[in-house]
Amino acid sequence: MTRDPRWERLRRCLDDELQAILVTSLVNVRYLTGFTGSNGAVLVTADEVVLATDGRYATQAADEAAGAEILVCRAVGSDLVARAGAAGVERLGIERHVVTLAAGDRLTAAGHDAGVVLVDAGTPVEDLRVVKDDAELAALSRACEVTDEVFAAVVGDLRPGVTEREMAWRMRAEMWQRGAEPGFDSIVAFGDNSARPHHQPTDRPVALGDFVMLDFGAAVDGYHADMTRTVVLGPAADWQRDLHQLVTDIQADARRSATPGAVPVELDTAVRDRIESAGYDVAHGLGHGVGLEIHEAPFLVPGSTAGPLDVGAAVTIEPGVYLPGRGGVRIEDTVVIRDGEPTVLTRSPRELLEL
Ligand SMILES: [Mn+2]
Repeated sequence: MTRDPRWERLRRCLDDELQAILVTSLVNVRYLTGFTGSNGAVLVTADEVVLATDGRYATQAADEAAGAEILVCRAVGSDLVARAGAAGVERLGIERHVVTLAAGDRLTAAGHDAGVVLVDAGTPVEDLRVVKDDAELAALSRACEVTDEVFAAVVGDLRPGVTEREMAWRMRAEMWQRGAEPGFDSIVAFGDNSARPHHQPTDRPVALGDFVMLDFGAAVDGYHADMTRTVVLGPAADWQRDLHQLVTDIQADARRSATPGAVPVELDTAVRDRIESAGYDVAHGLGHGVGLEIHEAPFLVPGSTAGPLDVGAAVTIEPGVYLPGRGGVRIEDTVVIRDGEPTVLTRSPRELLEL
């Protein structure tokens, strides 16, 4: 198991300047070893992979992280720095973007004691995570299936008087009942609240004529679905129908243009231009990668430096238009980049449902 493909791919970034990597992001620890506990770090050298955790997780780590050497200790980062020094590593990469100043001080002190210089490794594990393997795509697909099932289960129960919080609770229960869990706090926004892109559910009851925006996703084996649908309770007004159609058209085109080689920042710009030329403001970026985190690389946002999309990357496409005081529409799908058009994993109806 020491030749796990993920470890081998990570080792390709090792050289004289970066002889080993200390992984302290728990999500990255999970990606590399399968370990899901709340305290752990991984040392990857040219010929060993050591997972450090504390006594609470010794048994779990041995079960989950087959193939890695398990080191049970108190200070997982510092002890792995010492371990690297003992293995002859002189320059050890760290994940500077996830290390707090306090943890950095401790790692630096440990490096000083062990004769190890810490260097910024960048984000090599996040970079590896962009393209999903078959097992990851299976988990992501299942998460999206559950999300579709939950949408179908709850949308029919929407009646005047139901509150945003009740709806959010119902969605949570439906995910648990299907063996999944909520990947993030569901956004449930009724009426004018739907003009707030990241609204948090309140006790506001839904009324006839309200937009209902549901942005949620199940997580399965750690992989996150992300979907948004906007519907209307009762017959839609003309402005609601027009706004919904505009976003539907923009989203459909953006989805089709998410092909191998497409540049994330350019996809975002194209959608931004469409929204602005229709006379509206743009409130947020077009989308983001999804996987072990709900928001991960690549980011389809202004200023994104992400390279062209690769086959196997999983991203969201989620344009939205918001009219403060009235309401907003967002339509979001989780898609997987394929040759030609992407595979759309979230399949709930996108046309305007008038419930
Ligand atoms: Mn999203």
